[in-house]
Amino acid sequence: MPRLYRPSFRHVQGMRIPWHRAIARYASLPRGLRLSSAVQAALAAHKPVVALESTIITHGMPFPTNLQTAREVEKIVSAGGATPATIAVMDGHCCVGLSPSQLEALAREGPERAIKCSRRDLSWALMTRSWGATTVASTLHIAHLAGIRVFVTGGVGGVHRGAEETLDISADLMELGRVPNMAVVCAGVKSILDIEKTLEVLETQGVPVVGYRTDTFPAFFTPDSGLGAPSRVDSPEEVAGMLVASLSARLPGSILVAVPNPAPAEASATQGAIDEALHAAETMGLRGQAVTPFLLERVNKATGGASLRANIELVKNNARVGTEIAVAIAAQEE
Ligand code: PSU
Ligand code: MN
Repeated sequence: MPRLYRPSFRHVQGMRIPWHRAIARYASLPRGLRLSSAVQAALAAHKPVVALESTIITHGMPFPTNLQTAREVEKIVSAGGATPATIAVMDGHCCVGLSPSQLEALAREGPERAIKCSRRDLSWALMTRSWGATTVASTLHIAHLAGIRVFVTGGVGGVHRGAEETLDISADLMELGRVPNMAVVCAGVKSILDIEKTLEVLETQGVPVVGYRTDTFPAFFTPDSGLGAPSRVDSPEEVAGMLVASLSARLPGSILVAVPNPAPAEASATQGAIDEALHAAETMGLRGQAVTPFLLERVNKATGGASLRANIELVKNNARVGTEIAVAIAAQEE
């Protein structure tokens, strides 16, 4: 793919943006927010913090793999010099940073106890003092309220196949267009979704989508969806520079950083499992928020754990990249 224009962000990287003031303007910490002491201390000292979602723990992976992965991801973030902030609703509070026992309880009890919480579900979960596993959409909302600027996940939600009939488009895409100045690190979009339509909606929502050291948009299990990444960056500093540029232009949305999976799953086996899962969902007439968890579980089972292993590896890799981005952003503040 020829690239005629390769922008330089050096001119904006040199700018000194008063991040903390910008954040204070958006977020006078609401009462429903509970920051762990580690997260609070890091944010107060303008040290790097990386937000992590919790639906991937409760509804995206089986126990105990989910707990092991969540712990390992937090360790990677800490080892890279940032503070991990796993976000979930616990007993009616938006928790930013979970204790080890909270993380274990959430992973162990999973969907039995925690409801899948997209932004639409948050107020109900808070009112009923429930446990809520936050999706990309609601994690983005809460992370931004806390003043965090980097969020690491595996795959974002997107436009479901057949959306022209069902209108099933994940709220993640709208939230990316709405929540300002976050970098969301993912491995692209799973082919359980319509990837082309997902990129179209992201464009409509004004979300910059950047391939991280790649010209192609990754498809989660595989590094190439067959579609081009709308833009490309090659370093954490460039992502930090984009956030500065976005803030200086008063752009309202976040940036989606798509990192190719370093340990791709066997493409044909995965695709077969995805097709089978989609067919099953169709036959069962599944609709709404149950669709994504159903497809994820089905694909995991059908590939005998191969897709799950690829999933774990890519989340860990995203955590490494996201931590580097958070460190680069913090360095700009100094
Ligand atoms: N895709 C994955 N793993 C996940 C999810 C999506 O590969 O765990 C979860 C994320 O929390 C994402 C949510 O935000 O599913 C999207 O759900 P829905 O399509 O219902 O918006
Ligand atoms: Mn949906």
